[in-house]
Amino acid sequence: MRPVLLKGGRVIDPAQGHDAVADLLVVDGTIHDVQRELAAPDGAEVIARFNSYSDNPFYDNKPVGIAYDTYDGKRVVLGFPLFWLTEASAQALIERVMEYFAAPSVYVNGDVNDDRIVNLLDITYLITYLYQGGPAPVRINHGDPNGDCTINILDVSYLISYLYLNGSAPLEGCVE
Ligand SMILES: [Ca+2]
Ligand SMILES: [Ca+2]
Repeated sequence: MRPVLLKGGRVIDPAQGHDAVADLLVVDGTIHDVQRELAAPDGAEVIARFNSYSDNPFYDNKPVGIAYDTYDGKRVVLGFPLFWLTEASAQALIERVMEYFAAPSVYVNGDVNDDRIVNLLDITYLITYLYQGGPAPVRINHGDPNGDCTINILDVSYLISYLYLNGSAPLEGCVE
């Protein structure tokens, strides 16, 4: 599971008497660190939360949107029409959006059988697909770990090399 860095959220911890804007790093599902500013570890998902800073006190420090770095490196920025929302409903909306984006963020390149890990089963799945009429890769681009936009024996050897010979990590693929 990739580390998740939540940037600029309001972190409230009554036990520690903490109530301030801070970054929060989650590793393996538990809170690893809370600091005013934290750098993102390699491979981390970064979820940035915007607060508004306008001359209108109504907008001050209220969440107006989120920026989200997806698994495939795209940044999604969403803004909300704040004056239509209470802070509570804006927070609820942000939670829903983060839930939505968390789902595709766990895709793993080279995960041919779509079980979220890359191992021997992906190699056998690919061989079965190519030579024994087996089902296509669940996400077709995951059958193209060498990223040359076709699925063939070179992808099988690429995965073998990655798993057993210290070869390069699977790429995103570009079959479609
Ligand atoms: Ca797999
Ligand atoms: Ca390929």
